[in-house]
Amino acid sequence: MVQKLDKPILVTQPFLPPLEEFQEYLNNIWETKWLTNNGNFHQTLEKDLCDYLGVKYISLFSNGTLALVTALQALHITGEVITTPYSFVATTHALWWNNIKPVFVDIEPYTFNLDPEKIESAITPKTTAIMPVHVYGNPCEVEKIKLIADRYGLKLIYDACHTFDVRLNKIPILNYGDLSVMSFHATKVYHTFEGGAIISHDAATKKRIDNLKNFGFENEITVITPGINAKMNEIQASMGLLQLKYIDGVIEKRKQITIMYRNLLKNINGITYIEDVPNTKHCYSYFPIFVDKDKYGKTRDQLYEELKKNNIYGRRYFYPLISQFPTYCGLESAQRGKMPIAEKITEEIICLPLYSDLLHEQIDKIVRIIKP
Ligand code: T4K
Repeated sequence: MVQKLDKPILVTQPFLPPLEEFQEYLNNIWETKWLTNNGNFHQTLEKDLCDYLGVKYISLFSNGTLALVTALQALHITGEVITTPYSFVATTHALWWNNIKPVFVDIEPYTFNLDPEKIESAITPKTTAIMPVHVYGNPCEVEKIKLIADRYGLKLIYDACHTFDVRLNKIPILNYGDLSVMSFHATKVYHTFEGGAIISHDAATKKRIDNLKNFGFENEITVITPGINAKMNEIQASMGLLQLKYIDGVIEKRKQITIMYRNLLKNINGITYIEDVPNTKHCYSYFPIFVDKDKYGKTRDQLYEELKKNNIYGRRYFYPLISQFPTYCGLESAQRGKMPIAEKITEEIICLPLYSDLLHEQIDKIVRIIKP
């Protein structure tokens, strides 16, 4: 145990099923020599994920970033898109790769998702879509955002890369918006090594997405659109099938760890965390804490460094804001002072280690360092 406690505690570690079970899938792949391009495991995973997640259509991708890029292509999005600065940089990069101008709007102070109250004033004649993110897997204000999108005739694409089977009032969060995009990266609750997906709601849209991710091929000799190669391969898909077998247990363990953190960290002056959103089934993808330097007596970075000195590697997801990176900081919407909540939160955030194999002793060690 001492040995394990001395090992670095990383922000996350992927859940891996028993190797023998994966070997069986590999044997099958070796036998059939079918490695990619809509193979059997790929087809089964699409079906099984639809059933598990309660969605109508899913298109698997090689990663979440290409899925975001393709989602924007699929809906022919151009001009300006309203989005959040408080996310992983891939959210905005996907717009940039499509020659779309990101328009950043501030986040709200409870879930740190795009603030619906601030969206309307950012809409211009060039706005074609809104791209919010369910940050840390906490649902956006989906009903309010839908009303705005409908009122202005805007498309709505959710970056749902932090969610896996999150439900609001029992409704899968993935069923909101025109499209939702998922990531199955190794650092996510559910992973396929690397991977991603687009959730769509009608067969024609799924077909367009599937064409786009396969060079635009409609059939052997017909290319109907300038597509890309963003296909998920059979090794990824087989890991996805295995992960599905274990995912309920994985999410339950993450939930228990989250509850433990909340209990141990409550009543520390200057340290706050997010509670569950009412009527929501969560996936517990991250455990963010926020350090108020005046109340806590130390800055976020001081605490972050202290954790590091003790071999604990939390991460500042998301610092800096996307709008502060060189590519984007020149945009008018990115100017300092325009997004006070995001600008404050990005200075306070540390995501603590959270993964299903994290030990109680390791959590105790982390908390002992945070407690003054
Ligand atoms: N939209 C949002 C909102 C996202 O959060 C992301 C990805 C995307 C879009 C794009 O989806 P993908 O194209 O990635 O599918 C990580 C992930 O690479 C990235 O997927 C994720 N968001 C982001 C929030 O976190 P880094 O640069 O922090 O990863 P890295 O390599 O530093 O890993 C973090 C920790 O995880 C390490 O300390 C150790 C552990 N780890 C990592 C890997 C890769 C492992 O234990 N095993 C591993 O295989 O970005």
